[in-house]
Amino acid sequence: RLADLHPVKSDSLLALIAKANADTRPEKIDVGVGVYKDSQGRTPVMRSVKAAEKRLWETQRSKSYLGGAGDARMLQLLKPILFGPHAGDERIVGLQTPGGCGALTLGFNLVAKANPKARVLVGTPTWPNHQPIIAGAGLEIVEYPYYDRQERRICFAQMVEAIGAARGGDVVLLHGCCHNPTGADLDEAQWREVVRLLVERQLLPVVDIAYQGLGKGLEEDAFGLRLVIEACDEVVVAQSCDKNFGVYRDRVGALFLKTGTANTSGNAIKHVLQIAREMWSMPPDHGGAVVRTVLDDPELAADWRAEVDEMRARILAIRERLAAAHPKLAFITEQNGMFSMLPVTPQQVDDLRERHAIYMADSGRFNILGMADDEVDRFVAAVVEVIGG
Ligand code: PLP
Ligand code: TYF
Repeated sequence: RLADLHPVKSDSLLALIAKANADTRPEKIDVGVGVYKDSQGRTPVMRSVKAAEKRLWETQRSKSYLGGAGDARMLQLLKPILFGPHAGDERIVGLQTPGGCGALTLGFNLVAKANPKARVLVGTPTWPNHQPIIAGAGLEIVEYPYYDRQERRICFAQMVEAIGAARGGDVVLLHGCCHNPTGADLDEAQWREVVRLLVERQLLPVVDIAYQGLGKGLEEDAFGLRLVIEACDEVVVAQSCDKNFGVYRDRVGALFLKTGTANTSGNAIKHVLQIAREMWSMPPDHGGAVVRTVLDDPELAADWRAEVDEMRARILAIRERLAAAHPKLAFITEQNGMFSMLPVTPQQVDDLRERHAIYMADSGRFNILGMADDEVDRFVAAVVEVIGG
């Protein structure tokens, strides 16, 4: 019976949103979930997005069905941003998805269809939705340590060892940039080594890229992805526009595949469309239409790029302030993107919550953009107090 279903462990990050929302203390700082806040603590609709929405409202004549692949022009416009010089490669094909989550779900279900015995190598810690999505597709997960919290560095030797021990056809999940939750990205030499191993051992990379532009820049953040695309015969890319266009609730993303030939890629995408038909049939249109409208207009696209640069500048400024505040926080400037993990215990996270009304994940992960300008000093002081002067 439905009543006999076992209890579910909720997504820890989504549970944290609810907890923070329920706290009525006016001084509350919510650095839990990964959503951009501006200098005044607001999550505004981006200028370019607002302008595109106005234009859409004025020009859209129909909301009739668009089809399973979504907005083809949006996909075409995303390709150069993601793949740079490889954008014209006909072996790379894509479809629009409900967010990066939709892309990951389709990607792993496709892998399971092609090779149900594939194991998926996942570095830990990772975004807490990765394992459920992979397990939901019926694939086995092999975890390896990605990040050493004590030393505050990537466990690269262990990563190489894990990939070196994988079987041909196994899958390696890689964060394209701005690693969630640690902020610790592979450097260029490490990407080269990983890609060399992927090719040598005939492994399938799944690159999850949800924060392009929020690390070092739109181009720079695609470095690893482009290396993978260039070297590997088969690649799965799960992309999200939700952060870099600030359209979180509109759920905009894309899945791209590369296989050996344009023909085999076309066939693989037909399987993906079939899987999507069983789930949501067609992606929602609005967010994708907005992204397309922004990118299709040189002025709006330039303004969007400027807005992404503004978000990134804010991340860098707050990283600098934290790093300068305490020697134990100096490492924060070496990381990328929205997140860092503080060297705090779960008890200290509790303490921050109870005494300072500061909400972060139990792991010590916090959203660097979660605070307004006038909250940064208090955040820094509370963290320094809790980790010990
Ligand atoms: N991948 C990572 C690493 C993320 O942090 C997120 C966050 O939301 C996603 C994928 C999914 O993004 P979306 O909100 O577009 O589903
Ligand atoms: O990690 C984060 O905070 C964002 C938001 O199931 C998010 O990626 C968190 C959990 C989830 C979907 C999105």
